[in-house]
Amino acid sequence: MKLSKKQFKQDFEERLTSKFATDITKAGSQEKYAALASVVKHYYTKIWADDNDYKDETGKKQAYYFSIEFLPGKMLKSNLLNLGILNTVKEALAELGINLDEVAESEPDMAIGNGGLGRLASCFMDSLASTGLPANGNGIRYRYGLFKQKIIDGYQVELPDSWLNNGNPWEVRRADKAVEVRFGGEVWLEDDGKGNLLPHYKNQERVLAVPYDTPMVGFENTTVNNMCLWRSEVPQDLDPKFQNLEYMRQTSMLSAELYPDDSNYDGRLLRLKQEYFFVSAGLQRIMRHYKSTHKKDVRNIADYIAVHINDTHPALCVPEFMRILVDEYGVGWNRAWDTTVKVMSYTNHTILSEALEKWPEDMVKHLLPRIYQIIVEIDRRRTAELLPKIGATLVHNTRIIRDGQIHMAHLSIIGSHSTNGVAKLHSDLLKDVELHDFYEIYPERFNNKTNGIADRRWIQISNERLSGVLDETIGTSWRHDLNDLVKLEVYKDDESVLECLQAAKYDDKLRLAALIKERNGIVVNPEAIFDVQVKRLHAYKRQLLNVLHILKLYFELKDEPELDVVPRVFIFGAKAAPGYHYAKSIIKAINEIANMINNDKTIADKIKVVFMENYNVSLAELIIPAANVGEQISLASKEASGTSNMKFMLNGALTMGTLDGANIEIFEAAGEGNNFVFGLTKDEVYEYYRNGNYNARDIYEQNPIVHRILDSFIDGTIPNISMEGPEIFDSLTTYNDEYFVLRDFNDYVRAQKELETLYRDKKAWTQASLMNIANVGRFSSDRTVKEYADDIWHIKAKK
Ligand code: 26M
Repeated sequence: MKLSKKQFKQDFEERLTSKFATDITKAGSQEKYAALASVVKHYYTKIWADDNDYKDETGKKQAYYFSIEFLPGKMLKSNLLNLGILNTVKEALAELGINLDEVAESEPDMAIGNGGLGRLASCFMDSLASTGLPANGNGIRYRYGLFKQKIIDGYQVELPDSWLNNGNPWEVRRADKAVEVRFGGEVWLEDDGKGNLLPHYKNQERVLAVPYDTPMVGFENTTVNNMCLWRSEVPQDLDPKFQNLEYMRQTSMLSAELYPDDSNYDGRLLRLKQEYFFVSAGLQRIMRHYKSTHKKDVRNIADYIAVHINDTHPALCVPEFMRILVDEYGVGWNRAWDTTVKVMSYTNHTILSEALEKWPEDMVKHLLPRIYQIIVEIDRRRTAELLPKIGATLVHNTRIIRDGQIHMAHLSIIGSHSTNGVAKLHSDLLKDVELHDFYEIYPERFNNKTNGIADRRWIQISNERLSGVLDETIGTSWRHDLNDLVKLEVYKDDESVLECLQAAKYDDKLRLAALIKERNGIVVNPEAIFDVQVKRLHAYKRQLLNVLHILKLYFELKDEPELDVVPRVFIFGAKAAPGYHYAKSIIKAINEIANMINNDKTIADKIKVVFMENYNVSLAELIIPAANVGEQISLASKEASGTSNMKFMLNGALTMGTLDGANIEIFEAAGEGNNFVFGLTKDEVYEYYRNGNYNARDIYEQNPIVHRILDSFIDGTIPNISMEGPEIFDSLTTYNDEYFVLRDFNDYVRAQKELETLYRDKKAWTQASLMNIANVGRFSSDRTVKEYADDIWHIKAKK
């Protein structure tokens, strides 16, 4: 949009007065933020309304991305950038004596997601709007987002994230579009006299679902999509017998809290209720909108909508859509099923067995009696149809209901036309191993969609310094098409460009060093290697491997203080699920090791270890630009894709990584020698599983370095971990090191030495960094969502 500084200043000052009866000289930062957000919202409302009309009038097919999590972070700068007014507003504010960055800090992070899965959903929201694709989000408006992490005495302490306390300027409550979602009670079928069996209900629990819409503004275009988040409320006309406090409490609980679990299935009733709540509400709204705009036969709905199931949490989309078509619209079962499969598609985000959702049959039957009947019928018909064709074993292995449990991944695959993994390796594992039986039956349904990131947020907004260097070197076209970064390659030997890249990185490191000083009280050397591992804390991600390497360097320096090493700052950021005891022990150990090393005078600034508390999207935006190295060291086959790996690459960090997830594609894209690869391959890992011959204790007994490092967990060398030390020690020895940390240790050390050697050669290092930046184009989520649009959803971008 077009906007002059003069116009903006006028709008902003007026808004401060009308909202808060104050002016620039007296307003607090919260007031400035609220007024600014309100002005920005006003700027896009017209585009939003116009695009809604355009969508309704043209009636083109739209996609709906159902996700139990979104992780957008702050929205102010992203909206300013996408409207094309970021610089105008920044300059105008500066002329008023206001620093935009300071104002932006007042916005709370919108953190209604845990990690990779939720962040991916938000990257997709940005990219869908920015590529002009008509596609909307559907989720839950949790009153409390992911907990805030405090570190107290080295331990993680969780505080509630009350992100809505000051209101949310971006959302619009749409009370007129509320729908009702029903749970429990009894259901029976009666003939309607025309030969149709129709369900009748009694004693159902009724919940009102109220949608809150947040516009997703496209980058310098006219598309504004919608992220619809549902809030649960008590219906206005509730039967007095239900009007008691317990009922009210139960109802509001539905959208009260995000489950703080990442990659761990936990079969609690409230979680199942949340899943059905946002699925049913979302599908009902879609149907209403379809009826009001298309007035077409519901039998053709597959030509107008696509519904995406992001991991299995929204898998109830399949039976709920069947219920709506069959019970509410009188569509025959076969036609309804055909339509459902055409409309639905599913993404798998993990192969970890502890994360695969399976709900007890009884629980589903009691909470969702009609949905249960429909699932039983889907399973029964499919079994009858396939038995003669493919035989009992294959049918049994792929049943939706098995051993008293409902398998949500099976339901998702069977009830949709597309199942995709999130990186090449992951998609291959689905086909060849984890979902092989399904692949035999439905080979045409399986495909890969390698993840991507919303590059505008992860460089244009978060790394202005590097963005400026890129503009000066290759022009600004990369801001519209990330593939254009490849123009950088011809400057690989250009000393002045390499120096500019170095200077930018140095400035970003200074900025982070100041933050570390402020928050952790630790002084770090900006010349040191900034070696970063930021992600959820999980055993499979192997933060522990990083820790063992740090201890190795530490003991070497203790033995030989004059050793010539390149100084390093090891930076961690990680939240552990509150109930994940082992992960919390690792956090405690990292903090105690940090204290031990940082306070050891003989080490000086050769090694520093920094654990930054409360890792979230905003902190990522400060840490990643300053990284020299990104640690992506999961055991091969366990990390479905990873997405921080792409953010590091975009910001010119080199990857220290295993052959896992999207790392493989990153190594391939950046070219030989520009990253550091180590560790077992997925085939070697599976070979160990087949033979059952991994013996971690042998490594401990036979490798004196490993021996000494592990002993330091139990012999008092590392202080204050008398509980955690033995727990970690035992996990690696007695319990045979589930994620092969010790097996990969030597090769990790080898790769770390190569890294150190390359870092000493400043030019060679910067050239490798440049090659990473130049080849990051394919990891833009603009590319990813275009593939979803073309291959899965069959939707077209606005021209
Ligand atoms: C389940 C029920 C209710 C609430 C939350 C959950 C739940 C949330 C997240 C369960 C699992 C969750 O995480 C899976 C996940 O985050 N997977 C990651 O997905 C990323 C995006 O594809 C990948 O990059 C990561 O490798 C993968 O671990």
